[in-house]
Amino acid sequence: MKYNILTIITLALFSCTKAPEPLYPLPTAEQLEWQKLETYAFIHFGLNTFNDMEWGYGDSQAVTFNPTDLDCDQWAATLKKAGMKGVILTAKHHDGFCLWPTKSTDYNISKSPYKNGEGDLVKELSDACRKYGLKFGIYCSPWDRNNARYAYPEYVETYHQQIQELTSNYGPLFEFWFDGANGGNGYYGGANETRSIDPDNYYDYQRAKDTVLARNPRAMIFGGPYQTVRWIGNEKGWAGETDWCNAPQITSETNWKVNTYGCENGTEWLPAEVDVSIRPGWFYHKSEDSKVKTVDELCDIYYKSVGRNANLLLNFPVALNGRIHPIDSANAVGFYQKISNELSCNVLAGSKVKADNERGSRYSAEKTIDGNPETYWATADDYPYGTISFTMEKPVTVSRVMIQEYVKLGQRVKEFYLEGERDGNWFRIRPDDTLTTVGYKRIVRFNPVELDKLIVYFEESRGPLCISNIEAY
Ligand code: FUL
Repeated sequence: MKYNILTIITLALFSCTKAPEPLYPLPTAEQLEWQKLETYAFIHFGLNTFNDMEWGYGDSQAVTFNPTDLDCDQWAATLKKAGMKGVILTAKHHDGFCLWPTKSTDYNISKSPYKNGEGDLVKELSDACRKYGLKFGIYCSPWDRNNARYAYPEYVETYHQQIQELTSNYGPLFEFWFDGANGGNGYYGGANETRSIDPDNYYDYQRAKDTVLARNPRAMIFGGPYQTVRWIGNEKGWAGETDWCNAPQITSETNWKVNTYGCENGTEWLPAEVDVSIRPGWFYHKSEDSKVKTVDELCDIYYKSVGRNANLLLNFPVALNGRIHPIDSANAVGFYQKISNELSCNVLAGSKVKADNERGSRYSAEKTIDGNPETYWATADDYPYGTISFTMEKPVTVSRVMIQEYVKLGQRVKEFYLEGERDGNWFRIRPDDTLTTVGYKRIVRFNPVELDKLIVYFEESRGPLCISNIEAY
């Protein structure tokens, strides 16, 4: 009898400290690793650079590709200083010109004066990335305005050969980009006509994905119907204020709103990527030297992407000489310094934390400030909301709050708001954004306020809260 009561008590204790049930969809370990990168660079460079174009028609001469001072170490060193964690290179853009000596087409770097035809930019950049501790990824445009057999079955084999070469010889890759621009007019080996294809089916994306993953099992797939990360739906540098990682399977028919906001009831985990160029164009144009995004504009983009649960893919159009332009470099480095400064002093570390509900000591409110991303504050099963407060020893001025959910168990928060208190006087904090989802990371910006207590009200959640980290600066 005694034993039975003990068993019952133990079972009761165990059940109330049991972790919350996962709420699907869930991220894979690889997706989580990718989300932690947060900021990485794009490089657009190729024949377009030398012909002052954005979308080459496919007939620019290979001999015009002639950077005289190209230095991939300069790119990598600059990007590292700008806080980038990796680089994705346009190994082939829509014009079809390949930046590596591919066997699939003559329209490639070996036919250019660069290094007397001995250059391989994919190799040079992947080597530089390794040297500077940056991850490396590849963009290889499915649309090819040069290839005579584009829109016919033969080109699909050529494209797969290119994917095979790129994924075999330059890895490990952290991301592979299948761009969404597909078909239209082009040179097409001299045909000079318009060709259209069915983007979801023509390229055999399942095989393409299998090829990428065979040698690069941790790589994310961007674009196509089997993507593992999703496009945000604009190229302006912002994610939705509501941003679910949950989404349906995305195809070329998907409405832009699904890309921008994700959806609460989506069955796939598809975290968003915000791609934007530091200049108006993706490729370098001298006329845009005065239009490089400023430090403040870049910071704004950061808060509207990384601060809204998305990764930021910031493009650098390498200049004609083969280097990142000094203005781009200065602004990007300045941006990283400013953001690092703004988020450097977490005033919640060492504060007194209290929540209105805790699932048990393993899931106590303190877990939000213990600096361990693997621990989290969780509420009881019948408590899909909750309030948490942080009391400081003395008043502090803050203008940013960062919140992270323990997304291994699924994205949950649907609505929250912030309050401050100063000497017992309570006030509502009025941020720039409406506060709905949180996800892997949410950073809330507001005008500086002085407070000795910060309160976060999670009003609605898909299930018990699982909050791993809260910081304020
Ligand atoms: C788009 C392309 O058409 C642009 O040229 C650029 O490469 C951008 C990243 O993706 O779809």
